[in-house]
Amino acid sequence: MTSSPSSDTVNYALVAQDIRAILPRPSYDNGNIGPILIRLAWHSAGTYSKLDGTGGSNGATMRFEPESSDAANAGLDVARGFLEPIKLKHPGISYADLWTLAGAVSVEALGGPRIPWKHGRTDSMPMPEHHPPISTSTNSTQKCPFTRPVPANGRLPDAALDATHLRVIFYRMGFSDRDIVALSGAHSLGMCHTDRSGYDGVWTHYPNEFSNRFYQVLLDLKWKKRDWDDWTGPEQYMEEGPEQLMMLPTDMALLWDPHFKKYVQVYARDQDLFFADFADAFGRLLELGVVRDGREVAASCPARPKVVFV
Ligand code: ZEM
Repeated sequence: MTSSPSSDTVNYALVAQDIRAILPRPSYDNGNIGPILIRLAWHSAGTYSKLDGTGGSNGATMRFEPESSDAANAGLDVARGFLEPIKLKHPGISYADLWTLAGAVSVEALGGPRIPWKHGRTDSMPMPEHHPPISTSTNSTQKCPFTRPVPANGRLPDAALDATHLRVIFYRMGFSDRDIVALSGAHSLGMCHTDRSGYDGVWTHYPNEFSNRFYQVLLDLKWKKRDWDDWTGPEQYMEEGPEQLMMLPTDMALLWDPHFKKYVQVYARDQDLFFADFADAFGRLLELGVVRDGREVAASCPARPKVVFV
């Protein structure tokens, strides 16, 4: 079987360039889609569990139920839609690679560190009706795109909760306290949307600039619970006074927990260290559960298009 070169070979540097080119979008939010692409990459990977190896960015399972309608993923259909023209132009790239690459490219394009990223993720397919039963044992090499078990929803963090919850969620992925605080610095970017998460507002005055400002405002400003006057919104925190930056309860937990706070203080002072730690932790996040089995899958399962690595 032959197929066109465009679907067989992927020039990842060109994909990265094409992603960079679509980031500015004046009509969207604060004029840049990078923040929501970073959230897509993070949510695609953050389902991973080191306990059974399930979840993670491999498979791009957010395209399907139940993940596509996980409340935590509300709004990420918009992010996936933004990337669709890139997928059409570079059909050989897997969605799993495209989403994670878009997150990595966006961090750097918005002024952050270079994120280590490797291609080779494969997309899993919804299970066909007559597919033979599959083994979900953790030590079996997964050779068929239908075989990746899809975990139930509820693996992503709940912003309404506390430091204990953050540890349960991020330790399950294999992260440390230091990693949790470093990764949370992504909240220097983007905003909350009432029609997505129910929360409202921005964390910093520069939501398109990757920086350590999240830690600085968390430490330096005075925070009070938002008094929702027009409607009953979720518990969130607002800057006291006329300026109106916001924090989620889980962001405040980084301030209230002494072990987390130690790192908040370090990163607020030292942007270079934050950049280095973020790049390391985000790079590891994007690798969680990734099995680079493209060739084996192509050999064993005719449904999967062949991917040639360049
Ligand atoms: Zn977020 N995040 N996040 N986050 N996040 C939101 C937005 C963004 C949590 C969370 O509940 C929320 C990480 C960690 C955690 C980004 C990146 C990363 C929103 C707002 C919520 C509610 C969604 C909306 O309404 O559109 C919680 C509880 C976290 C636990 C620590 C990590 C880790 C991230 C990347 C490394 C980004 C970039 C956004 C902004 C998205 C946008 O649309 O502007």
